[in-house]
Amino acid sequence: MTAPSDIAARVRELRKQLNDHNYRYYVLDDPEIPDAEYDRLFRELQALEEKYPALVVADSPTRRVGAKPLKVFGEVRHAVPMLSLGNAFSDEEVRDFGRRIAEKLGLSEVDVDFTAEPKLDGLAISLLYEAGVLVSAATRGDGITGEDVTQNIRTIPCVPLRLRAEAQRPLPRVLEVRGEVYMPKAGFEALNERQRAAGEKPFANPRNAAAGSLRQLDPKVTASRPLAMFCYGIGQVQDGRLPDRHNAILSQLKDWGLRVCPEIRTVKGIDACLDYYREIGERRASLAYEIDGVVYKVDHIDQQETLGFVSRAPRWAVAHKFPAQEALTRLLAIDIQVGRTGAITPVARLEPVDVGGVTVTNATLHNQDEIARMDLHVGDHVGDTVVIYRAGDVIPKVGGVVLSRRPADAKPFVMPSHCPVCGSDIVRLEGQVIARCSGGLFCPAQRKEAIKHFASRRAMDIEGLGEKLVEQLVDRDLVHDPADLYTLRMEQLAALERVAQKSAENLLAALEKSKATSLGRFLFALGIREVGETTAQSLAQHFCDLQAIEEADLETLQSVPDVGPIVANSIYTFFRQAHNRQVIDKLIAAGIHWPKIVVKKPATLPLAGKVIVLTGTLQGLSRPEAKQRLQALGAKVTGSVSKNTDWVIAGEAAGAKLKKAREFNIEILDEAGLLNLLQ
Ligand code: JCF
Repeated sequence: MTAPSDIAARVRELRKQLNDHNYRYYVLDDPEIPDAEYDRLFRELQALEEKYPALVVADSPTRRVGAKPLKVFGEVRHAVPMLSLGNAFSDEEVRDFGRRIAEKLGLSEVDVDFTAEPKLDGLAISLLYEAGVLVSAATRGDGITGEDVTQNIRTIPCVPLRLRAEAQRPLPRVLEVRGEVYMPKAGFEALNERQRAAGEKPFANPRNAAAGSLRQLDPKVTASRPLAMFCYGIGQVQDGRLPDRHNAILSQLKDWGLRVCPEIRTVKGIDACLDYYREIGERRASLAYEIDGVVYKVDHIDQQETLGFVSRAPRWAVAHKFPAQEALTRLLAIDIQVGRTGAITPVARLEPVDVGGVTVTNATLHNQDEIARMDLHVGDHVGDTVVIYRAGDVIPKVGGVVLSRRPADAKPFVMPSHCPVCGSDIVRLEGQVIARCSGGLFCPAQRKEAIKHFASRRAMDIEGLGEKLVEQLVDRDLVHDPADLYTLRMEQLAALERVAQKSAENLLAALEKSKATSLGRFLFALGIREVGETTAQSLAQHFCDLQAIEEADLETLQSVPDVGPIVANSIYTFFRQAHNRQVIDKLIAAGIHWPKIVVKKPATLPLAGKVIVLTGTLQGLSRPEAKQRLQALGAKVTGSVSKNTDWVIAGEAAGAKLKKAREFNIEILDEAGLLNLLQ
């Protein structure tokens, strides 16, 4: 059948788009559209080519596996092509896969064994071992030729540079192992925090982060990135034999020291595969790594050989994908939120969109740099089309802009120069990423947040004082600071909107009850910047008394576990503000009280009264750990050397403090000396 000209044009258009997206994905590590959108375009092209075979060309994106390797890395030709997997998006497609296989093997469907495994969202890598030694590592590239990333792969701690020879089965002379290099979720979040703090571009998702980290020209950069690898198969094998079941091959790889995903199971029949899919789907959020589906493989290698390959992928395996965790939607506006400490957070208001089963209407944009980096544009009605994604179960994020869909009237977003709530200047200190409203407690938004924090469960735990109520109390000027809460009267509460007599009574009772608290909770409730729950508890434990904290100097504050110069400075500054002291006095006058903290007498501890300074790098334990243990023995650990210092403990590469200790003639201990003290 000859194709109508509009179909031919559509096919050309799809190819051009797919090629562009391929290039962005594989070469630039900077995809513009979600995978699901790419899959949709790909399937449309596939369907058209199937219907009109005359339109097929040799270089159509459907005719190959991936994209050209990056030219800066050397090339590696794969001895056995590295193919990708066919996809299934529904139970029905998985059942079709199962039926085809059973038919071709002449078996009943329940008699086919499958290995089921999570499908990691990273990048496929081939490792080549000769005589047990890692000699080369390559990306998949276009499946035939990949990039040589040996030096970078060598920096990944879990990739063995030499296999463990095991007597049971000798190592083949040449063994090619394949697997997925990925970035664990926790490492990804930490890396993005670092990127943002350094004013650099965060990665859109763990897969891009893994790819970007592997494609570094400088292996030192790769080494600094939290990468890991799970092996899931083999390529070429020379002069050696492997077991005849996929599952047994993976066990063998594990014995040789290669990391294999512990979630892999062998199951009988397609129904059991689908059970596995649901089980893993439920646990997806709690896995330490990102997965985008599961993979089923026929377990018997001889059956795999019978089944063979179709153009792009093995017939004996399929990837059963989870519903997309990414989607496209349109940006309606960017609003500004003002936090408790005045931090300004821009928030994207979005046209509602389903992302992996959850409707998303808002997403944080973190800060100004983030908006500038993505170059977000807003319009009079709608702005940019954006990619929204959810990684695991975490909050939705904006991953980027689809430039080709930008409305003509859209303009770059400009951060306001004044707080939208109180009109004070918004200031951004040099070197800081976060802009802040300078209004302090004059700003109603900050006041509301401060009061919400004060009342929150882990602080004063005032039940029934919710968001809406705080809004009304502040807006009607009934409550200016947390202490005003305790002056509220029945008539005032009853006059508020949506407050019944009963809930007003309950609130007053909750306020009364909250007066009996602990020093740690009270300190936390004050909302001192940098003082979280743990620090508040440490301060309480250490000083036992509010007045001592109010009067402590910077050095004394720093002798508290976990309190460094920044936190100490924040505490010190807080208590030097007259209005903060006034609020505290009002709170105490209102009847807030806590039990006296009784501690074991420091004099009975072996290092009581001793002043110690730690400097340089310790080998056996971290500095905070050493500090904590010394303090547990009664010692005071400070940050600077003075005449009062009893010992300076100098680790490796100690500098100025060690010099000063020598000048003051203070006893210097090495790490062994420290361990001695601790005993
Ligand atoms: O985890 C994966 N992304 C993954 C990809 C797992 C597998 O077992 C694969 C794969 C790509 C190809 N197996 C093949 C054959």
